[in-house]
Amino acid sequence: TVTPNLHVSLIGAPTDIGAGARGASMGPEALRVANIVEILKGQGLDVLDSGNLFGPANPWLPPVNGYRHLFEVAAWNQSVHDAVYHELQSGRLPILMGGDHCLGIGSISAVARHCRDIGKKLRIIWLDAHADFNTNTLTPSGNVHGMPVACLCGYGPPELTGIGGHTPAISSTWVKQIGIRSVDLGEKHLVYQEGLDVFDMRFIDEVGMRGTMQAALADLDEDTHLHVSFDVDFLDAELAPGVGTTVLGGPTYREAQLCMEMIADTGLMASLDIVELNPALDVRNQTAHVAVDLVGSLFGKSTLMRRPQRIAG
Ligand code: B3U
Ligand code: MN
Ligand code: MN
Repeated sequence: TVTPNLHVSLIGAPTDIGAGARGASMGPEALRVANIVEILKGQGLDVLDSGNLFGPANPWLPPVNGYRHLFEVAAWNQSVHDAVYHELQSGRLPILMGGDHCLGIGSISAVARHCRDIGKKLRIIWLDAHADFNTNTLTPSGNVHGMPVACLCGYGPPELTGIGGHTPAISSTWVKQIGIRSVDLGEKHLVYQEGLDVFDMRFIDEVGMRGTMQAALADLDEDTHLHVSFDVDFLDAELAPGVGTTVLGGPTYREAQLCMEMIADTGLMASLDIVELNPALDVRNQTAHVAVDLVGSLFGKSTLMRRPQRIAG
């Protein structure tokens, strides 16, 4: 039987170094202001807020060689890797509060390293409007937040692909992407070539969120470390305006709740990223409140106690 880790550590990474809009650097504080600590504690978790990491400022320069701010992106990801790896080694469940999604490189490289250390199977649920599978030649923007999955799968500069001590950090077959509705043309070909499991909005429209999550969570077992990388732009733009790249037609509040609850039901989530929240674009911190509410559901907040047979099959 599975026993979820109730000891969680919040790690703030206040940077927008990989983003195309400034402001995700304020994400960690907005999540705190939306009571992330209190809400998780209220669910019986032992919550440690380890404060914020420190890293280089955003020089806001154009891309060089297809990458914006590669040096700074690598520095931030190295600190994220070190902090996440440390928490995992201490037996705690790290919650990375970004920051933009380029930080998924450091976070997931650390998770993958930990899984190699202890011989665990790793699966990654990537909740996002975007596939984040660009390379420096495919990218339309040079923004590294559009590249983290590719970097983790070995497509990227050595400064980013080697952070966890093993290249590639992960296999593309470990990644299940949910909510995808904006993929660039070249990126699309690489996603197809790599055989990523993409449960895009069309799939969700046709099968429903329940069937989608059943499929995405199908190959887990008791020895699986489940990592969830939650890009807040996963959510429909009306529900979550406080992100740098809103995309219409995302999951509704109800669909997102069900998605989170079905992940919680596995009892296997052992690390989490909350990224791309941009308070500069938000309305009265509403997106932060929605994100925190959904994170509560990821940790098992639900309306009622349910008998297992009602949620199975
Ligand atoms: N695919 C585009 C846009 C993008 C990716 N991730 C976000 N935006 N948040 C790019 O620039 O790579
Ligand atoms: Mn993303
Ligand atoms: Mn996104």
